[in-house]
Amino acid sequence: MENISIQQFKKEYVKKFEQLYAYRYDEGSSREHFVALGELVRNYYMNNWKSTIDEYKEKETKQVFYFSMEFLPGRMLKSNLLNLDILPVVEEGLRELGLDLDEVSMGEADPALGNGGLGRLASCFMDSIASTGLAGHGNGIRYQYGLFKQKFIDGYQVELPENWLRNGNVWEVRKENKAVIVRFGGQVYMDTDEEGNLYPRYENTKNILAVPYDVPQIGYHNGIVNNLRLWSAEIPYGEEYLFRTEEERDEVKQITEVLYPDDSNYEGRLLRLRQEYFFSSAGVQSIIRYFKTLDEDWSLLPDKIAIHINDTHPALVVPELMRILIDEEELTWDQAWEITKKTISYTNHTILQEAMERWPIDMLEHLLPRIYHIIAEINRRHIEKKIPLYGEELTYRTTIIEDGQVKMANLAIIGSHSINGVAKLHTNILINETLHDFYLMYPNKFNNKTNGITQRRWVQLSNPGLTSLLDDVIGTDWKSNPEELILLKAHVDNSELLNRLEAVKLENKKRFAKYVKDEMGIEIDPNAIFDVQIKRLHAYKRQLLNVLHILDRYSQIKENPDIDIPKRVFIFGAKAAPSYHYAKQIIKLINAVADLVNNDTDIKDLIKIVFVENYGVSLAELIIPAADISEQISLAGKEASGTSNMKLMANGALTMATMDGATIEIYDYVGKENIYIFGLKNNDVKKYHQNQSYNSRNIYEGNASIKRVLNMLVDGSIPGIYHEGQDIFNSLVKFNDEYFLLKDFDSYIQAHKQADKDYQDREKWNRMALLNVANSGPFSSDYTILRYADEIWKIEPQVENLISSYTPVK
Ligand code: 6GP
Repeated sequence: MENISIQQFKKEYVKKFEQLYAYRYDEGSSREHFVALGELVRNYYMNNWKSTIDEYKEKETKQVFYFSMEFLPGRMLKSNLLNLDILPVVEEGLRELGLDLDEVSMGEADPALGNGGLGRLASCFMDSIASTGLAGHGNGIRYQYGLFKQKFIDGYQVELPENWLRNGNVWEVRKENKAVIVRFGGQVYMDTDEEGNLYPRYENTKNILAVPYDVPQIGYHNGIVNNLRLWSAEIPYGEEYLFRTEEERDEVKQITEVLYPDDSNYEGRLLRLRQEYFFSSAGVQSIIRYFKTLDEDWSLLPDKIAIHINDTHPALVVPELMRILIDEEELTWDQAWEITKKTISYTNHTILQEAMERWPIDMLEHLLPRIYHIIAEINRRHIEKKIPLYGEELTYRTTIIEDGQVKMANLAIIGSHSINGVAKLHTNILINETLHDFYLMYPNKFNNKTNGITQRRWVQLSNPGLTSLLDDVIGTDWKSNPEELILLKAHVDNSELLNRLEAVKLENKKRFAKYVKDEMGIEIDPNAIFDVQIKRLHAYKRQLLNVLHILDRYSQIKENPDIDIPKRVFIFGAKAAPSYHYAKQIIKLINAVADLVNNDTDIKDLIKIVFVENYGVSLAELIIPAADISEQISLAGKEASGTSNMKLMANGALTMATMDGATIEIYDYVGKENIYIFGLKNNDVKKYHQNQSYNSRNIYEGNASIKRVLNMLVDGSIPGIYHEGQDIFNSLVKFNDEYFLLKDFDSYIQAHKQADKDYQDREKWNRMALLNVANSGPFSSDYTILRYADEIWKIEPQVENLISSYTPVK
């Protein structure tokens, strides 16, 4: 956009405010100021939004559509201002008007339209696609209620509805004229038309109107505005009479009412299947409608369009695209199949078996009869074609339909041209273990794309102190080319700079400490080590191992009150799926231990525990810049990638980790001196499984510290956890400790002792922190996205030289 002066901005702002509310701007609440500012900012990008979309169409630029059941964009105000290059003007203008941008920004709801890593990745990707000048858009669901709001009552997690749309959403544009019909249920019969062609005749279907709400995805300083299209379910116009009962009307509303609160966990409800088909079908239909305006030959569809599916939740795009090409556009099966495979690509985000989607045949057949026919036919042809090549045994291990169920991962692999994992280790596990049978059939489909994060949100916006330090020391080019962060390495012995880095961290810690004091009434010392574990609560992520460390430390201090260790604040942020009983027990345990330790005067503040309520994107922005230690302690082989590991590293936290997910690549970049690695490796875990030789009870019996800590769970030392303590104890001792916590305990404690020691040597610590920042550039999602674009989607940046050179994480 053209430059806007502070004066002009102030004038426009006041006018906008008073037009909206009909009273003086200085009487407004932060919520109203946010709305007024949002409305004004719209004016600044609307033209670019239109011209971006027009230009793609005019030039017939190939476009990618990123289908995801989840997006976690976070508050968009500051990010939009940053990318539009008007952040300083707006900040100063508001200040002169007596307003504070941070406060105004708090007036925006944080849309929690996702659970965790998968959803946040989708939003980092949206930002990177626009910012690297790529023609790409998101396709998802406009949930009326986002992920539940978490409250702790008596230490237990309670879930409250998250009505994020209560005050509307200034960024979205409802586009009724772009609505499509999505068909559910009924019966389908194959009839023959006058020319003898087969066509499906539907009876008694329920037709739902899918209305898109478009949200702008603004590129960084490049004039590009892409689209995030979120679909909402409604009763079709004029068809209200077909939805006569309350129940029938509710059924429509429900489709886009709530986000399923499961992370890496398969939820097999009929409603979930409806949601999946709803946004997959609506998205594909709108893409096809666009493609038809280009007036091109169908065989060119894959040259103009790429469809990417974020895990298998949108895998029904495969049969849906087939359906449209065959039933509506009258292509032959073989033509349609070639086009479908060439158009679609798929990312796998987890190897946890419980996350593998499978739908009962009955359910699919009932809800989507024609789609089920098509899946069955894809499966039949797959078997017919592969048996002669690979034999029966291997072929039958790869079928889409098995034991009365439809396996969505198999459908996604067979119906696409690319499947990727999200970190090197994860992709290797897919290739060699989880999806090995498919790898034998389609070796060329498999590839790795290590995840990334956008430094725009995770450094520039959330850590202004670090940002200005970086600008002063290495110049500003790192902002469009994060690899330049490596230039910082040359300054590793500059003690003045190291002190400044420490001062920035201290400021961020004070900012977080203030939040903790104000919101939770807990006093924490900003000079303590801030030890952070923020992620969904899941047994494999092993928050419990963190707790065992705390209990061990607690016991040591009780035993030896004069112990010389630095103060620690253990910070947790984690939601548990509402139906995940064990995860909720661990939440209760953490809160109970916090109560015990925080109020024990013997501990003299050597340990404080802060479990923030309702962790999400906005809290992450506050916590990450304040972190000294980043806990990435999943059992090796279980965490596909992790992305908080990258954000924390980029903000100068040191990683305490097992060799898992993308943390291995972090290790490769920073080097072993600048990271704390402990615990079993993936191969060690595999061996234990193969030999069935793990025996946690033996460890418990033979290790005095472990015994002492575990006994605390059951001997009343921690008040209020009678049942939880017993169940957790049993999981570790009686049920053989599925995630090998006891095996990794000693090396974890050792690594923490080393960290205590290093932290006391301030210069050493700061140097390590600096090297972490310096090596975080390759984990920019800009590079990740350019690799998707180049190797999978075959699309090129439209804006030249935005990022001139890059060395992606391989
Ligand atoms: C997550 C993975 O657990 C995490 O390791 C990864 O960083 C993230 O995806 C982004 O790739 N998976 C999910 O959240 C999930 O629901 C189906 O997978």
